[in-house]
Amino acid sequence: MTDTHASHHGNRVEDRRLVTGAGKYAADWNLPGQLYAAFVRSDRAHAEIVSVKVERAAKHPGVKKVYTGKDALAAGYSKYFVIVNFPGRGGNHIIKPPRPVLAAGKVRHVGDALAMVVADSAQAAQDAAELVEVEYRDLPPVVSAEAALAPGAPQLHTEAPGNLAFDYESGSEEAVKAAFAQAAHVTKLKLEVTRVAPSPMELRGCTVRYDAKDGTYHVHVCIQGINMMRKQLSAITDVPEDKFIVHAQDIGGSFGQRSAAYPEYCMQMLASKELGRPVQWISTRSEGFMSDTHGRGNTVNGELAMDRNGKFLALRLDWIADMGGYLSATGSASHTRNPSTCMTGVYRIPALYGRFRLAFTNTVPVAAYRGAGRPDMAYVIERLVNQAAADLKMDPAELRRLNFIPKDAFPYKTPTGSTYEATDLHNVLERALKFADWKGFPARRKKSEKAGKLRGLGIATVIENTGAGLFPKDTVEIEATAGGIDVFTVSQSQGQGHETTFGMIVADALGVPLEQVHIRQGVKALFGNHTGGSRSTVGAGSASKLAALKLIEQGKSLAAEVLEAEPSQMEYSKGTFQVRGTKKKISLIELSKKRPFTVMGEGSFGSTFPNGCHITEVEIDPETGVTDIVAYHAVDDCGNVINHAVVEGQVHGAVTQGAGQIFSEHVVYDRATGQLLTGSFMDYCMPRAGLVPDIHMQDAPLPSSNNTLGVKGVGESGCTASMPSLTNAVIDALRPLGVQHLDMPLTPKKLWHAIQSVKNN
Ligand code: MCN
Repeated sequence: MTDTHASHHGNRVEDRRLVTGAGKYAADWNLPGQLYAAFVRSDRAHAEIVSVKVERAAKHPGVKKVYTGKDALAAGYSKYFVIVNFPGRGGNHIIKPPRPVLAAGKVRHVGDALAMVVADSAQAAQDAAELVEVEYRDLPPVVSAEAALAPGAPQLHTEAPGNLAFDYESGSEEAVKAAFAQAAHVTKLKLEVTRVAPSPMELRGCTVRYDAKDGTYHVHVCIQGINMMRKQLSAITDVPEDKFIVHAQDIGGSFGQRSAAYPEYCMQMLASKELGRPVQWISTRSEGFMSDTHGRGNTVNGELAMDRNGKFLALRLDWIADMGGYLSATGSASHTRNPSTCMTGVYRIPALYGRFRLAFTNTVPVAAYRGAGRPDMAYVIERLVNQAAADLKMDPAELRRLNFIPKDAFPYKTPTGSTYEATDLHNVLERALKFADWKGFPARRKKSEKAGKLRGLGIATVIENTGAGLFPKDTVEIEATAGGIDVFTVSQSQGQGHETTFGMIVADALGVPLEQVHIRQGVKALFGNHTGGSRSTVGAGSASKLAALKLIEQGKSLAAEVLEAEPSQMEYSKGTFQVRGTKKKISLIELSKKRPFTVMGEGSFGSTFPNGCHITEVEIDPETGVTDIVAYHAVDDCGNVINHAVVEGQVHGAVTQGAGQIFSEHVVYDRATGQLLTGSFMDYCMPRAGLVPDIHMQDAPLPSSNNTLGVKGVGESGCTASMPSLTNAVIDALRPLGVQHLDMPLTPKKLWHAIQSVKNN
């Protein structure tokens, strides 16, 4: 990108609106005459519903109606939308047991909604919800995937024997077996990638207005894109997609969590239609913990086979993932195809085999969370590689160099069927080693030792693919009118700064100031993909540029008419059309006033392969077990950079989420009762600003050839790289004491105990 918009490299155009309270979020859509919904949620993990008595609640002042699972069943709202539509092991298909949008017959996790009260105030709805009387017959719960798949475990769904939702495999079991038989050394680790609660600042919320005139549902809701929401609502309710008009402006964070059409929204549809008034529901934070989808939650047995020189021969993974009580739209892909597409990491590993088993448990459903399986995969590979380096007494950077996919092997087809585009792994690694002063580490470790601290050095070299998208192409419409240049997209910023970066893409292509371009998301239901899989810039961004180029071409014809010339005589530069060799000209702005016009840009763009190397250093106080991240160096290749400040912001945010998961965040369920023990920010420990120090970043752009802009996605890469790098640093600090492995979260208590137990041995 040229420097035409240098003034915007530091400031995002949306920030003034967002930080001055002028944003419009789900709870800001208030409609005349709206009613309010409150949900009655199960207070137990697994139980039969014997009866739901609503009489007292229904009589409460202000209450319009109380709905139960029977109403959901009667409406037929118990279907699923799941993006996994490919077969698994032996040709089996994913099992989608019915899920009435209010639980009927059985509840399967604490927080499972089983009744809805609609009243003329939020307070009345909440008060009445407390009057609904539910009689349960308790069933034994199971809250971990491993336990759920074990023989004799409590069964959640009759349709899914053994609680197995899906059994998927990738790669060649035979080839891996043969390679292991030849191996001089095998490194093994059993790793847990904890269940976490993505916690966007905005609470989830929705307001539905049914319009009886034309049978449309106006859904005002936090989303990642209009189309994904319409598709799912339609799949669950059988109402045709074109009857949904989804409204959204600002989204206060999502991280994968807000892409789903949640059960509450479908019940609001029913109520709004029946009661003839809009129905609003805004979650509380505690409700969010037990009803918004969680992320990750997998246990992986990993084995890496090597020859005597440390060359990798084969990788075998046994991956068990916790889906929760029901399938979400995206969770099953996050634990099958997503990780298997980057299973080889950045290494040439001739034989790969992964088996992925998805289990139902009595917990909140799991969905995509920033990285959607790729951070989990990178974590497994990069932990194994560092452990292998320790086993072989090799420098972890050297072991990586030895096994990288060589530059001349690109485009590289992996044994699990991906094709990696060109990547310069060696360049990224060497730059990062220098940037982080890798060689100077022993001296720094000595210094820390003198101060009584344990110092560790961590590294991760990672690659991931950006998402393929649900729709085969992305389209963007530009309207040039008296009001300016309006760019309509169906991707939806949730904090990624699209107004700035997409605005820059269009302004740059047109050669006009950024102020003249307005990005409008969540307004028009064009064909194309929602924001997810870090693919918005690759897809919608590229389509925006193509639309801008079309605007110039079409503008030339219109300008020729206005200026009474031939289109072939027209030239365009920096916002002005001019008849070649004359002084006759008209600006794009003037033309748009005289002859408002609209163009559409479209294209199909494949996956890109952002990659990077993050090197981290930690200091652990052995007296308290507290870890300080003392240095963080990141070199990332996200192709051509549109806006460096935005990219830095994305990496900072994602690194902090990765660090949060590694050091403190953890959703914990009580094994005996299935109760959610981390149901508020008092127990669920979000990272604070002090956790992550200055992140030193360098771009190492190798333009992608898969899209018009040469960009690669960046929205998730910080999670992918930070999780393994930080854990490797902590293990490196503890290895001299004899600690080889610890699972996240690496809390002070856990580290202190680990240090004490080796001391006492
Ligand atoms: N960008 C750039 N140059 C590049 C690549 C990207 O300037 N070479 C800019 C983009 O134009 C965009 C931002 O960086 O403004 C992120 O771009 P991209 O990688 O295309 O990712 P998406 O816009 O598709 O965002 C999705 C990604 C995902 S999947 C999750 S989850 C996530 C994330 O982004 N959730 C977020 N970042 C988040 N950031 C915030 N604040 N909130 C969330 O919920």
